[in-house]
Amino acid sequence: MENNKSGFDTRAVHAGDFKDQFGAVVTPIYQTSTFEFRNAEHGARLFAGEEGGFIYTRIGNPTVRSLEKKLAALENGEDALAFASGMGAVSALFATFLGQGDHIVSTAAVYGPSRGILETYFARFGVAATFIDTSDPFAVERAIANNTKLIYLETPTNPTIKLTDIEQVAAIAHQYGIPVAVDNTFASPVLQNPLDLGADIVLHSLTKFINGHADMVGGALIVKDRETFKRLHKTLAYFGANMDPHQAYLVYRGAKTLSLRVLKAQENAQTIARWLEQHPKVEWVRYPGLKSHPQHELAERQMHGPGSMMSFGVKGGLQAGKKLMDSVRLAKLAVSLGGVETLIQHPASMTHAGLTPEAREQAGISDELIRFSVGIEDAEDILADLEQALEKI
Ligand code: LCS
Repeated sequence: MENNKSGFDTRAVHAGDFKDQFGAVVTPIYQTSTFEFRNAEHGARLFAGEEGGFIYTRIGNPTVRSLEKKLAALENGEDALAFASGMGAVSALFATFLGQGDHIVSTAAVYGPSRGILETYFARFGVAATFIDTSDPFAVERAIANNTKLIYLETPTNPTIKLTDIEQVAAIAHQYGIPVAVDNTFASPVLQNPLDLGADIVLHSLTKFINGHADMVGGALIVKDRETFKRLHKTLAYFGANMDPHQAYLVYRGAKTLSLRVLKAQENAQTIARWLEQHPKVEWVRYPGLKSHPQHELAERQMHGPGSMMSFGVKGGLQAGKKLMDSVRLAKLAVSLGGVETLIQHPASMTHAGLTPEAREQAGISDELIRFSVGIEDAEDILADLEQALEKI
């Protein structure tokens, strides 16, 4: 039996499993919307929270619960909640912590829609947001106001690969009694554990590394304490961005091989980043594993490895970049990331097109920036593909 002292891979394989009546080795898909009560008293006790059990799949489901337990074990959390998408988790987080007259401080370069939802919907509900470069912890302190209710970090950022010192920001935030949530999607729990660094909540788009096979969309929040779990669970059950049991099964399966995939992709990424950096047609490369990354030292201290996400610019700017994206054959021109396949995309016209040009500039998303999500194919094949595409420029 695994326990919370077991190694990461043991937890990845076993945490969350439960014994069913047939001894199934793999958690079954409980494809049911509702659960029969033994009698009226039992139903009433479940609703009153006097007894554990399942009522209705929007509120909870055994397959989803298994996944939540596995995710909590991987992030060293107390418990976790799974959502229909990463954005479902982001929405539930903000809806739980923010109300009219409140304020949030967020990393400027967060995933486009995570910023967009604050600037459009939450602004309409009277929530103020300040977007800053959280890589400067003192900028976070300066942005804190009397009504600040949440600090939301993304590190490394999508797609600018900037880092925030989680430990330092959490220490500052806690002096003011403000909780800190961290979007850990880019690092995955293999490479970074924000709760161990003092954060209060971890967010994941499960769509990325944790599922890893580009065949589902999902999200999660992992927490340290029961009280926060209960508040978030209430939002989940009311708003209804719950995960489907079949979705949960896919992530549950994908998560078992998480570190194998993340470490192989990282090895490839190290090779590719070094190669790109010396290529005459490449203007710049942003990857935390390179000494040229301005926060290379923080990456070494805070992360267990630099991961497999990078961004770069080619000489000739956007036009040359478009030529490159149209010329790759192995790498797929597609959004999303963190899967077994290598993906390439252009944030300014794709994932971050919804932001204003000013917001993109503030976040450091220049027009020529190309995002590269390195997969687990053979490094030589990814390099050969980039080489032939760069030759076309
Ligand atoms: N957080 C980060 C850091 C993300 O990259 C994404 C999605 C989300 C949250 C939202 O998760 P979802 O609802 O999509 O599961 N990022 C995407 C991207 O860069 N390309 O396509 C989606």
